[in-house]
Amino acid sequence: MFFQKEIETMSRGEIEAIQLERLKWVVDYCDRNVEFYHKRLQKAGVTADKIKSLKDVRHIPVTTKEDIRDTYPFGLFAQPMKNIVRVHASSGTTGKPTVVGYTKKDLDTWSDLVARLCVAAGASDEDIVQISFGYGLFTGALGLHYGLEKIGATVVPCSSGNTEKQVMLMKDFGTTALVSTPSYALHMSEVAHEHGITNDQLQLRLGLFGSEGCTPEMRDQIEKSFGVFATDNYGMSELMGPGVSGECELRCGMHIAEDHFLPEIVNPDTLEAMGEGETGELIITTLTKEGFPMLRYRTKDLTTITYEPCACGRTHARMEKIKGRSDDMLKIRGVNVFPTQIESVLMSQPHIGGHYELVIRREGYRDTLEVRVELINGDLLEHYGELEALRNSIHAQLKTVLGIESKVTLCEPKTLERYQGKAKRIIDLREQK
Ligand code: DLL
Repeated sequence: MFFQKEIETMSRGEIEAIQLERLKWVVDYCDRNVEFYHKRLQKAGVTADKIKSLKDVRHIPVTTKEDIRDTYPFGLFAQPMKNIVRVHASSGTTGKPTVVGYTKKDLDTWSDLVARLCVAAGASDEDIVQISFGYGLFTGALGLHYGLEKIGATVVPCSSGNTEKQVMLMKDFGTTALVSTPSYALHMSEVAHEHGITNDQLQLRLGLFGSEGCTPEMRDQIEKSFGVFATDNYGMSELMGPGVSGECELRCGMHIAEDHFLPEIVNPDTLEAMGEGETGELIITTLTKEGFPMLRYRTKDLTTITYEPCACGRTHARMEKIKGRSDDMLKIRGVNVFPTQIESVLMSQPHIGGHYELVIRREGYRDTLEVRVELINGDLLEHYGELEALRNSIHAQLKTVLGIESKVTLCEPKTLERYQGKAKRIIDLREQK
């Protein structure tokens, strides 16, 4: 099934023609409406009339998360606030969040693109859909909400948390589809089973998951555990939110909405273009956004793109599941965590040395974070009261800064590994289960 069949099945030539026209438009639009882009484009000598083919996108300077932070809060908005009807912000906070804005037209496009991926995954107006992403500045919940309403599904806006009530409603309402992070879906299934609710008592058949990685093995677990068919959906707030790409029922890559986004894969170190099928960093230029257009945004997400049409009939390029990030931002229980946030807390403590490790595990179906840090002086290990006070203080500050629980381990001096080059702070054990 298709939501916008004509668009979703265009020939490659048609897609590229639309992309080229829109690329010229967005370069000119940014040049005229955003001081930041005007300066960058001028410096690079790029004007819309110099864009002759899609490859010319490479002459446009890249935009980074730091650029958005530097222009906080609204510096990259291309419309006056009276035309901005919604703002969202990223969950990652090294201080200020990245703030994005939408015009009415942007919101319409957004719902269309989310509707596309929901229909591609097999959702319809027959579905009762529970949205268990957190409602708020995060784009996940409201993004899926309006897309699902657009296809006529019955939306149950549960938000995240209060899991026992969620599973009760799921059973009582006869919910047929669930929208959440994959890890939360697993947690919900555990809670349901703990409360004696079996899959036979539920009508659940479809899981529209996203916002964090989900390996096929993890997907199998969720499917078995909750009796659903699960699809993976990718997006980010800077580009729109969910709706950038999503899997169809064949699940052989996430279809990128290429009429609205121009994707590139580059070497994250050199920014050189990489070939089809090669893994590199995803860079995206938004082709139609009015409120918050993005020229060559560095997503830092690593993936591979194929332009082969899919057996489902869709012709838009497909990206593989995200392999990781080219920087070291961690997503723990759906929350973006930057190692530098942790470092700032640790390094402002007394008795704490400069060596630390972050160990992330999957325990049951939940991600846990252990922060291991060396003491400067091993004698402290013999003063239990002082040691506990220090541990508790670090734990509390990390909770405030990160918004999640962590385990703090104070280690003897010189027990953590040393490195000759870059230190490897992150030990992510989640893949190993
Ligand atoms: O997570 C948008 C979204 C919401 C997508 C709901 C899908 C469903 P942010 O909070 O800005 O936006 O986080 C964006 O999350 O750069 C990826 O690193 C990661 N991410 C998002 N979707 C996936 C996915 C939303 N399907 C960041 N697989 C991105 C792996 C994902 N990582």
